[in-house]
Amino acid sequence: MLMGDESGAWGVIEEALASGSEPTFIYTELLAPSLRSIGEEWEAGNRSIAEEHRATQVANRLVGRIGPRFARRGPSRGTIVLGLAPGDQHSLTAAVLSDVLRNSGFEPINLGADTPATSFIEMASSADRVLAVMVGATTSGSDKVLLEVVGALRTARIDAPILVGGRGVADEAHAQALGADGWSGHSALDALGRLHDLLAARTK
Ligand code: B12
Repeated sequence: MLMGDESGAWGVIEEALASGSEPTFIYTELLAPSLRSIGEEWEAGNRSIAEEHRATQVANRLVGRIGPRFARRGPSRGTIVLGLAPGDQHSLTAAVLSDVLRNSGFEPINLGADTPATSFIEMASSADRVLAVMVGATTSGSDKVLLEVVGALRTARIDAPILVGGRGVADEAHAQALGADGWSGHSALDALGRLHDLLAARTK
């Protein structure tokens, strides 16, 4: 990815799929850790912003190529409205989460990067069987915008539970302090676990 070598990176993914890896594994064990390490290298001054951007573009293309493999037949377990808080450009995190949710039988409505509160509200109030609204933040210092979005969803009387997550939200206590009903964690698997908890609570 750092070399901008999409076909080389795709070859690694194809090999993993051919040897029986699930598509979700490709995201959780290959793509996300690679991106995280690129971010750490950039932070440590070992990689330039240009290299980070080039790698991100390859990652975007890889997600586009592997995405269709996450489709799943059968009835939906519920709609999940998700997006990044206003100003947050990390759309890849939402694309990855969306695919993982789809693979587990949920129906994601992915609003992507930089999502205004009004868009969360519009989707959450018009979609069928909304199980949760998930507002993501990737960078620290996102409290003000998260408070605004959660506050706007409350004012609009959205019934579905509101979860906040991503690396800009530290833990459950932080999520509660932002007015949310819960924290969706720092990974796609954390988020999936939270949604299963919500489903279980609903069927009790
Ligand atoms: C790619 C990237 C970018 C790309 C984003 C492109 C895109 N289209 O997505 C670009 C180059 C635009 C970018 C910009 C910036 N970035 Co950046 N970026 C990254 C990087 C390398 C990878 C992010 C990623 O895709 N990870 C892979 C995904 C799959 O994993 P994930 O992030 O853990 O996401 C999961 C969870 O968040 C979880 N989740 C749980 N609950 C929920 C709920 C919702 C709704 C969602 C969506 C997700 C979610 O699900 C996700 C999927 O598994 C990270 C490094 C890192 N450590 O992550 C830095 C990183 C996030 N960026 C950082 C920074 C500082 C910035 C910039 C401010 C400066 C810069 N580097 O240019 C700008 C900010 C722009 C903005 N206003 O948002 C910092 C944040 C530090 C901090 N704590 O605040 C990081 C951690 C890099 C670092 N080590 O310093 N970035």
